[in-house]
Amino acid sequence: MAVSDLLNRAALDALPAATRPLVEPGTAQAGIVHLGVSAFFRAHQAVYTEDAMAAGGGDWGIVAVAPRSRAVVDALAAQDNLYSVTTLGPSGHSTRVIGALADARRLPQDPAAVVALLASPAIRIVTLTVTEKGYRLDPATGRPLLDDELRADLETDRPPRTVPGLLIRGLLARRRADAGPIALMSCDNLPANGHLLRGLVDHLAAATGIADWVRASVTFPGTMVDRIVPATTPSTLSLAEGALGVRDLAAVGAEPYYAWIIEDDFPGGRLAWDRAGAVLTDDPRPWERLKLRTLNGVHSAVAYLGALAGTETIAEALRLPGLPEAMRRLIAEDITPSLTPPPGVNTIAYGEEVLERFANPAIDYRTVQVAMDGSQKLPQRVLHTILDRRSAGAMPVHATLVVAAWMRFVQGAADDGRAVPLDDPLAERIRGRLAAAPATPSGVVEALLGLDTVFAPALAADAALRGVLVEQLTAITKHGVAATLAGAA
Ligand code: CS2
Repeated sequence: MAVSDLLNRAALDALPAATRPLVEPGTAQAGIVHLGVSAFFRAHQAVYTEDAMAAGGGDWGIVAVAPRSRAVVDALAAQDNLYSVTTLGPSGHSTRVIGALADARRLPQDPAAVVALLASPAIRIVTLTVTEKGYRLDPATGRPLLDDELRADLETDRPPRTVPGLLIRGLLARRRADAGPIALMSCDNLPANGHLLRGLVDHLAAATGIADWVRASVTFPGTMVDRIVPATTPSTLSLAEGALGVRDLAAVGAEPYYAWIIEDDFPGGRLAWDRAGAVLTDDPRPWERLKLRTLNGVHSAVAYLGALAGTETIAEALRLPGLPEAMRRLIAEDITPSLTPPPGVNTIAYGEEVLERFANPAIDYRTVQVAMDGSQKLPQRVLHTILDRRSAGAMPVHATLVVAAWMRFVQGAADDGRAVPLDDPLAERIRGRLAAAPATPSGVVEALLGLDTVFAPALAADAALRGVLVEQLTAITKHGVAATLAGAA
């Protein structure tokens, strides 16, 4: 049999020089455990970590742990934990192999080993990209949803299956091992993510008797992460193979832009992420809010409107007549007055840059990918903007149009009648409420506003808001998104 045609250590010497890792794979010891081996993590944090180790050294290799998915861990195992990132510019692309992963594991396969890692003195930072739903929080209140799975993780000896359960088991073991302080850093698109993870862990730590130790030994740096990284497609794989001359089954493609703002609070030390371009700060929250409401809020807006109008990708949706104008009004009239941007940043200019990034034709970001998990994403992306504007006495009609589009989307059909997928942890509840309500715009609005983990009481009880939603849902249902936007332009 031929020597493997896969990317692995034996293949490195034959790779084009510009594509080789900046750190010698396997030389750095592990210092970080990362939960969630997403495409985003591989194209964002792992790249920063590789660049920082290349600039400043240190034993900060990453052990990447997948809470569930098998495919990417299997691919990495077959490739000595190597994979490539292809940067997709509007007029060209380039590929580099990343050597920052010390190991990759699946939680279900070896939970005890993952808990032992969290209790190891060598590990001083745990980072997470487990998506909004991985935290099992009630998005409206920020409190943990103590379902049977999480309860069993906390109250029995069975191997942990949930992310919060794993963290608590790991912290219990770390305290027993006296392994020193540790930072847990959420890198998910959640509002004040450090604060939120702290609240979750504090709550569960109190229930397990380690609250005092957690207070003294664990920090929760907040962070804003940013890079548009669509799901890998066959075209990503073939671009990587073309650049490397070997196959890479864990390849990812990403836009050229990337940014990372990190709260500098690492009691066990940290690597020189700043030397890789990350910004270390006392307070990342103004950045988080700007990014969540503007980038992610507009992403979701384009996703729901675009998917209903029958467009496959975000870039394609931005070519719908009237859509970019509607997004500019959303940014200028609703989002901008809802927040104070970081010093020196102008929200409208930031929004323009975001629209330009979304329009990158080399990025195949599916509208339905951004549209998934809407019940978990809408609160911080769109509803908080609406809440703030309603408290200021304004009616943010561009933001409410996004909610109306989501209300149409979750009914399962695009404007031309084709099915759109409802991929959401609340799918069953949403379908149940819709089935029990009259199939009219006001019936649908009424039914969905009753989802109390999505809509805060102040929104659900807002009669003027309800009236606008019914009007907008009626227009989209009757005329379709394309005509609604073209009419408004
Ligand atoms: C997107 C984000 O899929 C989504 O919900 O809005 O993943 C977005 O691409 C990133 O947050 C960009 O930094």
